[in-house]
This record gives sequence, structure tokens and C-alpha cells, in this order.
Amino acid sequence: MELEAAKERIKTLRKEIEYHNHQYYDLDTSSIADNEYDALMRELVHLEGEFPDLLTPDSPSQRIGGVPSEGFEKVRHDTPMLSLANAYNLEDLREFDKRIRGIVGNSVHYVCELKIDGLAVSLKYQDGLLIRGATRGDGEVGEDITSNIRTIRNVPLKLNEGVSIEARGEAYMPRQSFERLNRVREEQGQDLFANPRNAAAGSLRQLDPKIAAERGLAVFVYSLADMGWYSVDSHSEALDWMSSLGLSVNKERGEFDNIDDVMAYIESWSEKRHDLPYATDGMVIKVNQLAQQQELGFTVKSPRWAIAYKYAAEQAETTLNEIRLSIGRTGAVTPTAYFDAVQLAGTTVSRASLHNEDIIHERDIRVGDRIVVQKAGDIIPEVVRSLPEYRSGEEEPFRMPDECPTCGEPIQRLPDEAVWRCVNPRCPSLIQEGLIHFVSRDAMNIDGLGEQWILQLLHHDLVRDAADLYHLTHEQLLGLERMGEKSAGNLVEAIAASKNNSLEKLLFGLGIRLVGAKAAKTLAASFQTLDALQQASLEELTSIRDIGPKMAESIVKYFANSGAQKLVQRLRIAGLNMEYLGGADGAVTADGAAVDSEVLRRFVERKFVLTGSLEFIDRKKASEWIEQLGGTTTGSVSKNTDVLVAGEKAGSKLSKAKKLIENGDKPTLEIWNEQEFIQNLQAAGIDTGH
Ligand code: 1X8
Repeated sequence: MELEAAKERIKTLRKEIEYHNHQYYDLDTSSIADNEYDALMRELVHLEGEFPDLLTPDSPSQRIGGVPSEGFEKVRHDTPMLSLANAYNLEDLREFDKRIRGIVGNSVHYVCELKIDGLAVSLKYQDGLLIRGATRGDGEVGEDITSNIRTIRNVPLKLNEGVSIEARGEAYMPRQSFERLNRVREEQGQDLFANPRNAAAGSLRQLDPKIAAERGLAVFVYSLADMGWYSVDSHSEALDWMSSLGLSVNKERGEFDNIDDVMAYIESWSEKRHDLPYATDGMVIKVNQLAQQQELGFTVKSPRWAIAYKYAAEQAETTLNEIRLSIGRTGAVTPTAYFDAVQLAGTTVSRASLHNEDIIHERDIRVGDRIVVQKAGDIIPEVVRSLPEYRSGEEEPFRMPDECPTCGEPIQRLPDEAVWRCVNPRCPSLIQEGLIHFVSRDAMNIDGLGEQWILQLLHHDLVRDAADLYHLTHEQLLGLERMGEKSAGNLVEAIAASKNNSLEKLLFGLGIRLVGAKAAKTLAASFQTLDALQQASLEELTSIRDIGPKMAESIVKYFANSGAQKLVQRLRIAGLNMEYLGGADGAVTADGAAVDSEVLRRFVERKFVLTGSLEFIDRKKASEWIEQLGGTTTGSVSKNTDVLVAGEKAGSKLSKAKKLIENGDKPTLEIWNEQEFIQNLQAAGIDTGH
């Protein structure tokens, strides 16, 4: 490949990979199959190897893992948390074995362990007590998730011996918990987690440990940081020792002295693994003897003495019966393949998203075709390709209709997009999906108003847009199927309560294209009122950090639309707050009075820790209010803590805070009791309900 072409390709690959990283690590969704992602990364690494001058430190190939998100304290790992080199086929394994034998000689023992599809965590114990749980983050710096880790039932808070160790392992969500969680989310009209790993990651990133606790997570430990320090000579001894300490070590394990037996063991698990109560995506193979591990050492990213074998996605052949189109809230027309049910990776599958028209054509997929389907990452089904050799000749190539299948208006495809969109703001599908989004948690967060109710409200013509929600009466709600007296009352209340939301929730709820929850917050903080934002020019918008020209254009276009203007006006008349309540300047209380900025300074950009039992307020609410006022809540007390809110029976965190104040490490740290906390919240305009 020529230099210019390589430059272009590298640029494209980086952009694509970063996009998928963002989807995966920040939004907890999968936008691509694992093996396709790996292929992109491999191509990038390969090209950068061929053209080393084009390799820059910010290339996604230079990262080990995800990026730490805001909201948790960062922790630096004393020993970096590395990733593993991957093997995709048995040939890669032979290479691995040959390399090892070339360095340490012919006497090698391998330990094989199931590769758990979860999130790497570090568990630090001091004198036998759990003192810290952390995520891997980028391998060097992770996040302090101690309070969430403490909620995981199979993580001992105290070991059987008073030793100081750092154990590493995988936090995962058992299949059952995963399915239950997604069922509940579906009922509540929330986005589903694509796989147990994303669900585990999302749960561990919950700022509220109570939510994390409900998610039924578990941890398997599989290594010790700085293994050389302990009186073990091999990895398997380390595993047994950790197990004897009370840590949870996966009992499935194989030990072999040659690679053929390793391969046979891998093979023996390729089907059986689907019957396990947790998701595994491969096998980890490690050199057992620590002395040999030391001799082999590390590359920049991973140990030379271990490799992760990834099972190929399981595939099956079936017949494609239909391609159905559905319309999302942004109007995107998404084709879904419906095929004869097949068993894949332990479940029955009968449909898969085809994503967009181009993919259908690239893979030459026609209704009536025999097709190959697989579960990418063993979770999300996809159509891999068609098998044209079986065609009768009657199969028609797919054609995107010219009109929206719901409303019949013409659909459009922008030059730089792969999707077709229905752009009719009155399209019933758009309205339905838009409403589901409007009430969702990150938007207006109307508790109890799930998808089922939205569908009924639309069906009975009780609402046509978001503003109508605010005119619903108790009696109207009671008319819905399966709606009880109490639920109707709660719903009316929840709808009314949402009127007081800070601007960013409304802004996100409006569903302006490209404006996600984070951008909504940035916009709300910058403009303070919806009025100001509505009048903002392209230049004003793009001058804000994190607001790019495309988003700016989309915002201007949205507010120029007369339908949007009417909706905003109707929401205003319904009494919705249209101001930002979270910022330092110009904030207002619920009843519109300006808040003294001295009071706000008690919260803005300060780190809070809540401890002890709070009698009058709910912890989750407390964290939300702190965030609303521009502060953050973390789980453990450190020099970075600004305020400790100490409820009844506050224990070690309170003593630690006092120590930090007394020994001068953090003399400005403030300790508030619950009463003071409530008074400060109220002074800052929060209606705590007291
Ligand atoms: C990652 C994983 C390892 C093991 C199991 N599951 C994983 N996801 C194991 O060693 N049993 S090791 C590992 C890593 O080092 N990044």
C-alpha cells in the first residue's frame, strides 16, 4: 500500500475504532461484533507496523483498555493491570507454545482457565480486610469502586488470614441476573444491555452502591499482583492459596504439559461452556511455573507467558423468511431479519438486526435465501452471509421502500449516512419512540411510565406529544388496561414531579439529533435557559468545548422547526422548568428564587462522601441532588474528599476524615451531619421534602 493510501486508511480505522470504543466503554452498548472489532484493530496494528512513521501515541492501538469515567476517584495501580494477547485459532496457539519453549526449554506446564466475559477488577486487602476495589481503567489508572465491590456477595470483606494482598479477577453478571435485569429494563422502557459484560460494567459504574447491589454481580479471582512476593512457586498454587483465603476461584481448570492436550481441553469446553451459569468467551492459557513466567517477562501490553484463546462465534444455517423495517425515535429505518429458529450458543434465535441497507447489499442477503447466522460475542445474533448456491432464482434483492412503512411519507438518506430516515415529525412510530425516550431515566425520568403505558396512551389517543403527558388526569389513566387506583395516583405525581427537572433532562428528552445526555448537560450549563439556547447561533454553539459543528447545526435546525417551537411552547405552558439548576451562576430554587452563590459554592465541584445511615433522606436522591448542584459523590474518603456527610453510626470513613483533618493532610475537609446536609441542600434550592 502506498503511503498516502495507508494514511487515509489508518485515519478511517482510528475513527471507526474510537467510535466503537465510545459506544462500548462510555455508552455500554455494542455497535459491532467482537470479531469485527478485533479485525479493525488488527488491520490498524498491522498498518502502523508497516508505516511506523504514521504511528502516534494517541492511536487507539496504544491503549490497553477503556477510559476511566467521571464520578469515581482515580486510583493508580501499583502493578499495571495488563491485557492478554489473543489467539483466534489453534495455529496461533502452536506459535505461542513454540515461542515459550524457545525461551524456557521443553519442560512447560500450562494452566487453562475459562475466560470470563466480564470486567477486570482489583481487590486490595490489608491485614486480611478488603480496603479497596478498583476497575482496570486504562491499565495504569482505574476507578475506585470500593463501595460497589463491597456489595458483591462472593467477595469476602475479610480473608481467612490477615494477609495484605492485591487479588485480580473478573467481575461478571451471571446469566440469570442478566436476564432478570433486562426483563425489568424492558418493562420500564429502558435500553437493554447488549450482553452480561456491559451489564456488569454499567452496574459497577453506578454511583449508587444500592443499585449495584441489586444487580447480582459476582467475582472470580485469577491472579495476584506481584505474585513473586508470596510463598508460592506456581500459578496453580496461587489459585489454591487464594481459594483457601476465601476468595472465589473458578473451579474449572485444566493443567497440561503439552499444547495438544491444551487444545483438546479447549475443544472439550467449546459447547459445554454454554451450559455454565455465566458467559465465557474463551480460554486463558498460562505458563504455570512462576520462575518461567519471570524468564518470559512482558511486552508493553501483555505478559509473554499467557494467551487468551477466543472461541469463534458459533454459526448455523437457516432460511430467511422476511426483512421487517422498524422506525426509531430519530426516524432511522432499521431492517431486521426474521428467519427459521435455530439454536445458537445455547439459545433459540429467530431474528437479527441487519443494521442498514448497505450491509444487506454487501452481504447479498435476499428474502428466501439460505443464510449463515452467528452470535457475535456469543450474545448478539447477526446474519453473516447468504448462501447463493441454494437459490431457486425467485429470491429478489432487497429494496428499501421509498416511503416510511408506518406513515407513508418519503424517507431520506443523507449523503454521509448509511441509514434511511423518516423525517415526518408526525410519524406515529417517531412519536411513540420519542415519547419512550422522553420519559426514560436519563431524560425526564418519569418513574413508572414504561413503554407499555406509552403504547396504551397513544392507542387511546390520550397523548400525541410529550406536552400532552402533563395534562393527563387521574381518571384518564384509570381508563387504561391493568391500571390501578394507586398506580394512577403515583403516575400523576411522577409526571408532575418531572416538571421540576433541571434543563439538561428536558433537553436530552427532546431528542435533538446528536445531542446525548452529556452534551445536553454541557449545553444546559453553558446557556442556563432553554430560551438562550433556542436563540444561539452556530458560532456561539461551536465555541463551546465538546460541541462540534454537526451537533451545532442539528441544534439550530431543530429550533428553527415550527413543530419543535410549538412543542417547547406547550411544555412551557404546562409549567416545565426550563432552566439549568445545577450550575454556580444564576441557579434558581424550585420556586424561582435566585440562590446565593455562597451557598452553591458549598456544592459546586466538590467531592462528597456519604457515610453512616441517613435517617431522613434516601442516599440515591442525596447523590442526585449533589450532582444537580455540581458536586460529585464518591465511595471512599481520601485527600480529594471535600465533604463527608456523616449519618448515624458512621464508622471508619468518619475516623479517616477526622485523621485527615487533624494530621493536616486535608485541613479543609468538612464534616456535615445529616441535619446540616439537609439545610445546605435546601438553601441551595433543593426541595428535599422536609
Ligand atoms: C482476563 C481474564 C483472565 C481469566 C479469566 N477471565 C478473564 N477475562 C483467567 O486468567 N482465569 S486473565 C485476564 C487478563 O489478564 N487480562
